[in-house]
Amino acid sequence: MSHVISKHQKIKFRIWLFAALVASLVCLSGATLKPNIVLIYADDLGYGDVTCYGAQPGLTPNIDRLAEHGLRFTDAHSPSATCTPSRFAMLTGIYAWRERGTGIARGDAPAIIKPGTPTLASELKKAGYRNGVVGKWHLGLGPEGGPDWNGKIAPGPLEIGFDYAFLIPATGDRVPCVYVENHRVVNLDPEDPIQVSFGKKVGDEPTGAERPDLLKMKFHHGHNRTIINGISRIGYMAGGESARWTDEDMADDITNKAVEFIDRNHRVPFFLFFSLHDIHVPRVPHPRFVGQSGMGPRGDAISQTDWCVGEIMDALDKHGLTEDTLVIFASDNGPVLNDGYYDDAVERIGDHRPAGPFRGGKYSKFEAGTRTPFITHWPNRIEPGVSNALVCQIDLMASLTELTGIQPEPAAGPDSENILNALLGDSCHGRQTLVEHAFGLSLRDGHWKYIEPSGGAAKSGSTQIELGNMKEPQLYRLDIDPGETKNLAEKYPEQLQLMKSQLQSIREAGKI
Ligand code: NG6
Ligand code: CA
Repeated sequence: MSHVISKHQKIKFRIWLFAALVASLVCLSGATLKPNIVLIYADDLGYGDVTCYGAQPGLTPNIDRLAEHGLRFTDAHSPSATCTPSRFAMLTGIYAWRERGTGIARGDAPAIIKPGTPTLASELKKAGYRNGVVGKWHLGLGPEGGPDWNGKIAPGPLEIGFDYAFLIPATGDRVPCVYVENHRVVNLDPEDPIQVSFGKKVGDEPTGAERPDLLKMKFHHGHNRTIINGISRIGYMAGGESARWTDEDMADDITNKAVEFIDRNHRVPFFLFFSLHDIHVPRVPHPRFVGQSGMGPRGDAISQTDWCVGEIMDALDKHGLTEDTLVIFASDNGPVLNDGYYDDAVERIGDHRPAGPFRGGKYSKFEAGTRTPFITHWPNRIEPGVSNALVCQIDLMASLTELTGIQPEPAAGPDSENILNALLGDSCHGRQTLVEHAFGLSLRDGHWKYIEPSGGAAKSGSTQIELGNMKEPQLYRLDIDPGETKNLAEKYPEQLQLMKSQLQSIREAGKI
């Protein structure tokens, strides 16, 4: 065979070279693409709560479609095992345990992310994004001392990079039970001002503790103050009658606002943080979902969650945006059954395993505290598949600034790692280490997990969740023991020592 390159081969080589050049240019420009970004953030949805992660067939067809055409992660984490710290960390790229005042927020907490703090939204704004947040906020509003519900409610999301906000101010189970749009309570009658208190009772409306006979859903623990819409809440509220939400309509209300945001902004790159109320308590889905799951209100709230996802995808389709939108589906912490109301979540669970193969749940140091569903979907860029990369929502800041070509503020997101390649499926490696946070710290290093010693109950008396507390250090190998059943601390003292000191240095790194 001759090794002399023929003229024909030379031409072929040149064509190949040209094609490679074009491809690399396309790739390079791909590095600074500005897709629309929609982050759909479920509340308290566990790893095993959706069909594509092991739940019963047919429960979540829309979420499953995202997984089928996108990338489904098996080792993705919320930054914390409860809501406020998870959201704080996701939006700021700072581990919440570094900052005081980032625990589960009261309904009248002041703004926890101070104006001037770089956030995912403020960074994306530099790349020309229009940013909207619709749904549950739970990151506080207003100045120190709390918001003026009857006046201008600021600072809030609009002061940290969002252009539009339609909010459930805290949670569905906390007063005030009203929506806030931008700086104002929606539909508030000035003649009937709102009063809110988490101390002494305000107003003369009955509480759940006083009049349990008036309740359509009884409280189990906590949640026994002012009755709104037949459900007693955490905290007292008076006034604001015309502004009060109806729990059954909440998914429709916020989904409509999210769709309207897409409709208004479909010509510019936009970032929509669509923060669902489901499946947090009180679980009161719209009547059209009642009975759909066969698991009672908790399962029906999962059906409702899935409907919300479908509506968002339809809105993107309507504008021809689906192919070029990065949709991220995630949850703010792991699952809980009884979180304060008698809603049959425990009684009707059947074979359903909300935490999948993992131990614990919401509030827990065990994996189910933070290991949650996570799907990235972007048909024009992401190859469908499954990724086992270790990823965390805290990394969205560094990764999405990289994607959109933003030069981040020097102080932006110190704990956020750029794992864009993993999120897009170009790499199967995400983080090497991750601090998991649940009323104490644990460290992941690859498949190893170290849980710091801690006092406290092994199990929560009210939620019955195993909290992962132990006075002795715990060490697990998650690849062979995903359920954290065999404590290897004594067997591998060197690994234990290594991870202890790794965690210590991560902790100290934040002190600068
Ligand atoms: C707890 C509530 C729980 C839930 C949680 C916040 C009681 C007894 N328990 O304090 O029901 O509201 O806070 O959940 O009040 S989270 O998902 O927003 O973090
Ligand atoms: Ca939550």
